[in-house]
Amino acid sequence: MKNAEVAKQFERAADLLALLDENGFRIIALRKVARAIEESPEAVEKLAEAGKLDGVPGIGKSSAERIQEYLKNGKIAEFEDLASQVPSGVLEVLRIPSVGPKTASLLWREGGVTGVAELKAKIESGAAGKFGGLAAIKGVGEKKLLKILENLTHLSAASGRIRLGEAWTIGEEFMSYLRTIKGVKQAICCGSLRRGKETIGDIDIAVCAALSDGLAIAEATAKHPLAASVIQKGESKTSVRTAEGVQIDVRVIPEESFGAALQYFTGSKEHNVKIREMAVKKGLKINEWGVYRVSGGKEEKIAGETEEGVYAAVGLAWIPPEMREDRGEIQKAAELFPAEKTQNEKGKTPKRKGASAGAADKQTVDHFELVELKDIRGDLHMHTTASDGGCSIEEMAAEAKRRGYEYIAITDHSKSQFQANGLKADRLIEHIQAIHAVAKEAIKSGLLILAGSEVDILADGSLDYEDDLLAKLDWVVASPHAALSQEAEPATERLVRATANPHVCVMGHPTGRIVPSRRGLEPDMAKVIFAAARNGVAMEINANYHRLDLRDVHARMAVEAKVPLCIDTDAHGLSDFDQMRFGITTARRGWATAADVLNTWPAEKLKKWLKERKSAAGW
Ligand code: DGT
Ligand code: CA
Ligand code: CA
Ligand code: ZN
Repeated sequence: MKNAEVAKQFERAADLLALLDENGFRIIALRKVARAIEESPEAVEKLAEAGKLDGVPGIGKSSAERIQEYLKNGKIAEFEDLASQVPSGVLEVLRIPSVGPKTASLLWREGGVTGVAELKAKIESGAAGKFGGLAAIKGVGEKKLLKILENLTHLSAASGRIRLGEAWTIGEEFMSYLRTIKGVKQAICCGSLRRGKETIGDIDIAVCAALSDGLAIAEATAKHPLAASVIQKGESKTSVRTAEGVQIDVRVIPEESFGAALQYFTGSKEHNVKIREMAVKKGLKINEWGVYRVSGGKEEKIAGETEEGVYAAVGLAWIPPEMREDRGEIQKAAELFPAEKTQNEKGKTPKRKGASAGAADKQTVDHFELVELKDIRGDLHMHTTASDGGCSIEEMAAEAKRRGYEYIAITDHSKSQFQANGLKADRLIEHIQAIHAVAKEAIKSGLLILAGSEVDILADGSLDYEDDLLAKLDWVVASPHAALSQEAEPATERLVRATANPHVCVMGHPTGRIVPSRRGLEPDMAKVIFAAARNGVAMEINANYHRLDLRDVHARMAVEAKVPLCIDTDAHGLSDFDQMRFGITTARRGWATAADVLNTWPAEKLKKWLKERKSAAGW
């Protein structure tokens, strides 16, 4: 399906128009089309063939014609014409975090900057050279230039890495493909993907099979449609690269070593180094083939078939992959390990949990009991056509019901988000009534729908609606959207102040970052979380893999401060409900158990929490 490719054409056209100072409406319309195409569960080719393109919400007749043109010619004449008016390097400048169309346009038209390398050189020439003349441009200035330089460095550190959600799709595809090949007993993604990191360098897949099947597996891997080029091909390791440049390493490991290989290739490297040191202290040797007892020049294999066995051999409980970052998990696993033995001696069987995102061995005893996708009972941040979502209240509710959810909150944008069609007071009041009308029906089939809002936290920490209006809502998510390059100190004050509003239930995507390109706010998160704790406000993990905000380490701070986490998808369409899993991996990286996550609670407990908050705030 060519949806992503076509969507990119429209995104690029919107960028070009912005650089050419065209009017805002056309730009918004083009971005809306891009989004609609990207989110459509149906392939654009199919929709085009059936003549159904302009039936997709957000796509009008002229956009439909342009899509047809692209599918036929591989380009859109009008967009190519726009492109011919802007040097291609200027679009790359626009990719730099903190550089919006306005700045890129100024740098280009007044500073003559037509590429990233040129921009970097000019800024690096420093204040003495007035930054190659750029500092004098009105609306640019020295401070902004230095911020750009910092972001350029940040960008190159992330370059070559892809987002978790993108790697996940590729990984899932390869795992299920490899599992169909003769002789393959198991195929599991390891590395940073299994650990659920927010960006992924390359994809490491461990395949459990006899080495005698290795060559056939290598052939099959190289033949996969996603394998645009083959880097190396052999019976124990094959590496391929996708057209977008993502490397996939496939390793074949015999059954007796599969656990050791999973452990080794899952990493992290820092975690593995610590494990190896522990092994050495016990007179053991550990590698990707197994754990060995070394004595008198002889080696005896004592573990390797399962990961749990590998950890047990060094005296540790099995550690969930998301925790393997050398952040104290090894000590915790050592504490948990003897507890299991004691329990067993008392005749109690430790609780067995189902496999987590990537756990290979269904028999694995998970003493950490981190939150899992199946613990989730609802989603408390989503948008409808009332603001910038693609579906109605009813459609979102039906999807929630289909997924077995017990509750949702409809949270459209507030008035300052005019470009997202945010609701003014009168429209919000009508919208609340509309939500309550749907809710009245939905509750009959067991779905609780809360009438909410995602209200903007303005730059000074005040909220985008008056208190008496907020009081009419069942659920308030407060999020920063604008002024995201604010300095740390005002950003901290801003977020702290927002938690003090008694109507706020949860703080949404607290930094506003976009992975990996936009840093967003960098507040003193300890202070923000402390304020949330004091004011009984939950903190969101925005599960969309472009955001993952709170990030892992901040989620862990919230868990430690006993601030409930709320894992939300911020869905703008039905397929966005799938993003929940990325919020789960982030929560697990923050060591969260189900009890730490508010939307694993039964509806009754959630309602009780809301009620207690209200009475504590005295309204
Ligand atoms: P990435 O691909 O940059 O997102 O990160 P990883 O963690 O997937 O790293 P990668 O692909 O270089 O290697 C996969 C795993 O293999 C890594 O997490 C741990 C293991 N590994 C790689 N190199 C070493 C090493 O030199 N020593 C040890 N102990 N393990 C290694
Ligand atoms: Ca990797
Ligand atoms: Ca690798
Ligand atoms: Zn939202």
